[in-house]
Amino acid sequence: MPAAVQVPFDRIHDPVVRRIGERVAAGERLESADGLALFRSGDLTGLGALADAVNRAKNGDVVTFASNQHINPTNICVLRKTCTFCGYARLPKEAGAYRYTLDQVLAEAAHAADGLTREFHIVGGLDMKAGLAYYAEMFRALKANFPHVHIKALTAVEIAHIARIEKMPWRDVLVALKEAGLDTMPGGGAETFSAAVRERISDKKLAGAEYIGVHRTAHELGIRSNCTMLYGHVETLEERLEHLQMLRDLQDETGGFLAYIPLAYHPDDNELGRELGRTGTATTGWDDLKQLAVGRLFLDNFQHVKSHWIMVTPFLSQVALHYGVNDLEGTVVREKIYHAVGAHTPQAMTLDEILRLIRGAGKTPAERDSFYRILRTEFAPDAEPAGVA
Ligand code: V47
Ligand code: SF4
Repeated sequence: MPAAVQVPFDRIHDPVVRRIGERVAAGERLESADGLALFRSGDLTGLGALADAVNRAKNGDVVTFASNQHINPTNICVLRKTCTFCGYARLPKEAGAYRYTLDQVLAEAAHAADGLTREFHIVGGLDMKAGLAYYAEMFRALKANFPHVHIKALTAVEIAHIARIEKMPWRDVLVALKEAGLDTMPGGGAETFSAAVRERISDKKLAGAEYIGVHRTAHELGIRSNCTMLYGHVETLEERLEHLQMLRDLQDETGGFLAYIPLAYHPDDNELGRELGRTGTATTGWDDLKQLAVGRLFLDNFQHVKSHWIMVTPFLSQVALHYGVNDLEGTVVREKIYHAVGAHTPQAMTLDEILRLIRGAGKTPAERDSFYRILRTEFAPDAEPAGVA
């Protein structure tokens, strides 16, 4: 039973946000109209105070992070021409296209031999030559070589792609991959669920309802997952709420989501950014904080809201710890997807840097495992960097 929410009414100036705060204090659920009103309010700090109060009732002042390592085994993708926001994918014969062999995956994974990396986060393109056998063999080999490392792999879009090329139902693909070592699934590929938005930015991608369907199937099989929303491109605020509503509904049904992670659209080095004339103008700090705080308040059935510092900078992520966020994307050895679209943030953070950010915000850092179980809260003063290249 979570603690009662202590709403700091003295820090909320907008009467609209106050009224919503009264509803939150009474344990009532927010409607889409409330979410819209919060997005439209100018009282950003009041919204943050409310989201922080809700987060504190659920997670106290603890902020978690995990020592993970990203591996992107292939950038070859059949949707290369239609996901216009993506700067990472390549066609098979295009310059820069790659698909790792098993040995290359194991070589990249070798950083985990330090014993500090606890999770592999594995995602890539929709590659016709990366089917069930490719991933099943990879997961088996990773588990054989690094039995202590959790495998969080393959977005719903990748699962549906494998199912299509293997002519198998989603469920059978998930069963086979779980048997090979898949532990949980990441939340990528959600973009914004609205059909109108998908038509404009990722025309051929798995529909929103299908993304939800793959996650539902995974949850039924005991594979927990994260979920995301790509925001700050062409979507309306109403479409953001529609997206959050679909995530909340599935969470009511299965309880299988571990965390919600909003992803700030990055406009450099991709077709959509050029089309919108947005090159060099990523989302604003104002919008990033609102997106996190409204997510925390609307998704009342989620325990964890994660800030992805690679996209919004470590500094904004630190501030976000007072806007409802209780988890930071961890130390990331090598990250290609965002750096292919011009992210200027560092590619990895050391343990000391993460501790400094969390403590600097007056919160208590805790290292967690992939299921959000706390592993340690005590750190040596000069703790070794965890999993940094
Ligand atoms: O699905 C692609 C997004 C996602 C751009 O589950 C872009 O723990 C911004 O899902 N600007 C992949 N975003 C990353 C992802 C993720 C990241 C961290 C943690 C977890 C987790 C999941 O990146 C893609 C897409 O939505 N993306 N291009 C871009 N230009
Ligand atoms: Fe392929 Fe994913 Fe990029 Fe779309 S976002 S082109 S599915 S790698």
